[in-house]
Amino acid sequence: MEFSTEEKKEGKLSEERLASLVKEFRAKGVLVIENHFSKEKIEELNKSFERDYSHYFEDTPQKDARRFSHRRPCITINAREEFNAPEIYCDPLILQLMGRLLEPDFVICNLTCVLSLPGSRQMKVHRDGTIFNASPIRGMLPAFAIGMLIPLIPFNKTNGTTKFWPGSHLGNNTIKETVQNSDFVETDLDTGSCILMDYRLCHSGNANNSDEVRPLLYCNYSNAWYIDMGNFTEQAHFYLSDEEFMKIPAEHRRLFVRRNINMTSTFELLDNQNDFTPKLLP
Ligand SMILES: O=C(O)CCC(=O)C(=O)O
Ligand SMILES: [Fe+2]
Repeated sequence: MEFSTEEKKEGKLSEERLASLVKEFRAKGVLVIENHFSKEKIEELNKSFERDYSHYFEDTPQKDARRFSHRRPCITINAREEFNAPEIYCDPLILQLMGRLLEPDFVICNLTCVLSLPGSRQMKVHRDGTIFNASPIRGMLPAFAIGMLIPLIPFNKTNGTTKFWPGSHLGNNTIKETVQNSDFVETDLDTGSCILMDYRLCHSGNANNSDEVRPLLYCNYSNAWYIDMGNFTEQAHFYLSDEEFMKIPAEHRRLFVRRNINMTSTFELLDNQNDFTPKLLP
């Protein structure tokens, strides 16, 4: 879908439009929003990423960048300079949607960039997080966390699209069962577009068969009570210095209260970090 020029200009959705998007998101667990962010800003982010994070572009183990999968480091973003980008993280239309899909005191729970290095294989199909795994009501609950996935370069069949199964966030289907289902989506995505994804949605990054790194900026919003522990045993949720924090418009600062939470040293003291990794819905 696309927001209209008027909606973008106004920075506000009508009650009717909001209700219809909320309904769609709740049913599918995903919304692809095309042509939304400024292409120039995304290009600027990509350049700044290449400038500041290129030491992660080699496939060597990095203490602070978890390998989610083959040749795919997940890098914590330090929201400084170009990456201190309220025009992206605090986009009025996205925030309006989040305010309706999540609880009113939702926050940014983590801010990362997932890199697929050239030659990375298809990622395992997974859910980014689940709650109440032992309860049959788990698949009936509203979203508790929603990822905003922003490609920093155009994603296509060669460098890998993001593959997802609409509706797979609900019910009690296992990942194994979902993968058998041919009802998936894997469309090319241009810069300026983003995917909003319920944390429980089954998805995967396709293989990167190009010779370029493929960076995906991940801004996750969640209810205030949710902390993603499992994905952050080796790195902080995001960094934001006091100085950079004060550059964010006052009305949005509350979104960034989770800045600089780093549990790494505690996890290092544990004999087995995996003991703390919540068991995700299979
Ligand atoms: O690279 C992608 O398209 C998806 C990445 C992803 O799902 C993840 O890092 O959790
Ligand atoms: Fe994921």
